[in-house]
Amino acid sequence: MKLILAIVNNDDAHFVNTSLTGAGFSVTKISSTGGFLLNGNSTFILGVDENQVDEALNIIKTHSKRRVQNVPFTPASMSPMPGAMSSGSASVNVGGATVFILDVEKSLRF
Ligand code: 2BA
Repeated sequence: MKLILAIVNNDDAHFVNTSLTGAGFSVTKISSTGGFLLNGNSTFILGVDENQVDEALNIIKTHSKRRVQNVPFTPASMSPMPGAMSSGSASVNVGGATVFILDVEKSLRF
């Protein structure tokens, strides 16, 4: 058995969720926050048989879009000289999905 952890943009999470459950996967969806942009995203947890990994990954990949996000600079966080006034924005590529696949030693349900 494998454990899939998939971090998905919130804009894609509904389609990932309905497609996974529609295909028969048991899914847990956790509301999470990206450490860099501090935006909300969704983390999906799926326990699957090894022969179902590719199907689950295809579904996640199909519905997870890569997008460019503009991130505003703040003078305090970005200026090389404390107190100097400068501002602007940078483009950051976010997503599709960030996926981790782990071996499961044991799976129990009581
Ligand atoms: P965030 O941490 O908010 O990161 C959003 C995007 O910002 C990232 O997109 C990446 O393009 C950029 N980024 C992240 N950390 C950076 C840094 N230290 N310097 C410069 N740019 C940086 P993605 O790579 O597609 O990641 C999307 C979200 O997936 C992340 O949101 C985070 O929640 C999660 N994630 C990505 N890689 C991860 C990892 N190795 N471990 C755990 N979570 C991860």
